[in-house]
Amino acid sequence: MPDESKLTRTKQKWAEEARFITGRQSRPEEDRLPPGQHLVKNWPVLDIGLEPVIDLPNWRLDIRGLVDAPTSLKWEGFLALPQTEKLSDIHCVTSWTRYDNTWKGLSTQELAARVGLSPEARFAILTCEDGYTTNLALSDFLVEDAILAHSWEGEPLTAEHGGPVRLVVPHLYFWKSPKWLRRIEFTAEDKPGFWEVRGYHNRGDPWLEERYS
Ligand SMILES: Nc1nc2c(c(=O)[nH]1)N[C@H]1C(S)=C(S)[C@@H](COP(=O)(O)O)O[C@H]1N2
Ligand SMILES: [Mo]
Repeated sequence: MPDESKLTRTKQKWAEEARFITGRQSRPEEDRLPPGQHLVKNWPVLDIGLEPVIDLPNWRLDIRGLVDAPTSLKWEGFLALPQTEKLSDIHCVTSWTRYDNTWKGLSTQELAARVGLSPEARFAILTCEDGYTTNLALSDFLVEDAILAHSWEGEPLTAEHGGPVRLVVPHLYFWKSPKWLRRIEFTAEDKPGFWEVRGYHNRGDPWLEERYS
């Protein structure tokens, strides 16, 4: 792991570049539901149907590719990193939206600062324990709200929802939020994932209805 001064330098560089500033306006409350979506109170389970069994002693998260410090995190090491809480809405491409989900875990910005991203890194390629993959532009992976979550509503994330750890990227459709996360690779080239090669949009912004390619 890089030392604190590395983290400080990285964060200072972000400030100079105004990194992560989108220029987007926050939305008024009445404009909270994206086009074509309907609200649900429950939390549906959706996946390719290969729910893995992962026990915590064997859990690993590999950080690879264009980083200064390739890392394989174990459970205790992951929990020892600074923990944050995020409140966000879920928008699934199958048209349900669920408001106000509280997530706890490691923010992607914190992770990136810890491993030290190379300037050539442009994409985050995510691989899961069930073989599922998805791809994100670095600018989407590193939004303020994105979190490697281990808890939802104050309870450990259940296996069916991707526990021990899933990524949550709330400003994109939920297929961009991989469950049972196993590996993050930072790359210069994009690599479309499971749904992205099966007719789904490469980015998946619900406000632009980027559902299909
Ligand atoms: N590992 C993995 N992650 C995944 C999927 C999957 O099949 N495997 N499905 C995606 C899709 S299409 C959706 S809509 C959400 C559903 O998450 P949920 O079951 O917690 O609602 O997970 C996403 N992440
Ligand atoms: Mo989905």
